[in-house]
Amino acid sequence: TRNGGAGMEKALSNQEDLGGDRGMTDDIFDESYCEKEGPKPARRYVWRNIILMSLLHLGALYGLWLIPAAKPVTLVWGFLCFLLSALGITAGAHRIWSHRSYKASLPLRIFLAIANSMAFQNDIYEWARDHRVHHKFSETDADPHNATRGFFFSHVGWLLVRKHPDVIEKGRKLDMADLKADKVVMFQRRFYKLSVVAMCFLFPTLVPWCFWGESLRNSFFLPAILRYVLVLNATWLVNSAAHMFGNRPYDRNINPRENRWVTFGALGEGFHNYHHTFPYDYSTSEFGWHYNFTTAFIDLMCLLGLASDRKKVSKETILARKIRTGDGSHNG
Ligand code: ST9
Ligand code: ZN
Ligand code: ZN
Repeated sequence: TRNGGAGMEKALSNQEDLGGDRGMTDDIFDESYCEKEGPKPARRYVWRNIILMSLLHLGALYGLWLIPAAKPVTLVWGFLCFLLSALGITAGAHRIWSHRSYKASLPLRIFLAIANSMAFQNDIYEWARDHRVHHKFSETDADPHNATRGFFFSHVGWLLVRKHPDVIEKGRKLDMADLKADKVVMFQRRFYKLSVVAMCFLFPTLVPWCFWGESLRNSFFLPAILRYVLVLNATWLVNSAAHMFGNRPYDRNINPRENRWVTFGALGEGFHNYHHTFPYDYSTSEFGWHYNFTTAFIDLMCLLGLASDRKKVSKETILARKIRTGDGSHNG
């Protein structure tokens, strides 16, 4: 790997199995990091974000109020937009670009990058960098949404204040060569703002307005604003709720947990104790399609020849790990 022998050896002894060579190991927990001693840096609010995030959520509440007045086909469209933008995060930014847990062909990567702009959660490069430090330095100062700072901070608070300096310091040392070499990722980063305006706001609004004469107000507040806020909160619940509530069948020594409610809303991303234990597994779970739309999508893409090389942890390795470090619940 690019990390050299030492990194590889460490990863293997910590995680038992890398599931093949992914060309990166910077999502593996680093036990050698220690938080700096002394007082923590002061919290610095970013008022622009606080105001915009509040307005956005008020807009979503207004969207909820408008639901009874909307045409049913607009609600179906809003749901489709939810699925599409969520896949841009789960199958795209998360399972390919943060963890390299499977390979996607150029057309699939283009599709997922467009879907990712629809989700407007920072560009793929920034998302994956924050996510790799989240795994590598989980629940420390260098974790952007450190869950030991509470539910609110790990849910949305971290987007409303300046980052802890260790996030940036450690993030700068990550190996991001694979993403820098991915033209789709770099192109999306270059045209990010434009792509967000087009895909997160204009496209979801214009389709119902042009094609079935939905009012402009319903078209904007339902498939654009409400859908955006629902995808955001479903994603954030993985960082907040799934780091606090649920069982730990694979590793009782870490905070991330198996949370069925989060899994349901996040298309399969709430098996979070499993995911932090085996971050390179393309399914983020040992149970295949069970509650896992994203895995079904990736399997379909493989069937169509658009994806390949899915990394999977063997049943024996999972069982051995459960017996060695699990909490004994064994019921996922
Ligand atoms: C959003 C993201 O919502 C959500 C991510 C969730 C992740 C979930 C993961 C869970 C698992 C997967 C499950 C998926 C489930 C999906 C379900 C779907 C249904 N390393 O950022 P700045 C550098 S976004 C290295 O300004 P501040 C940076 O490059 C929502 N370097 O920091 C820059 O350098 P330079 C919409 C880093 O000033 C400098 O530091 N977006 C790193 O502290 C300053 O960067 C928003 O709301 C790093 N990790 O500000 C915007 N980080 O100067 C949010 C930074 O050289 N962002 N750097 O260019 C912001 O406004 C700001 O980032 C801030 C911090 C205020 C939060
Ligand atoms: Zn996590
Ligand atoms: Zn992850």
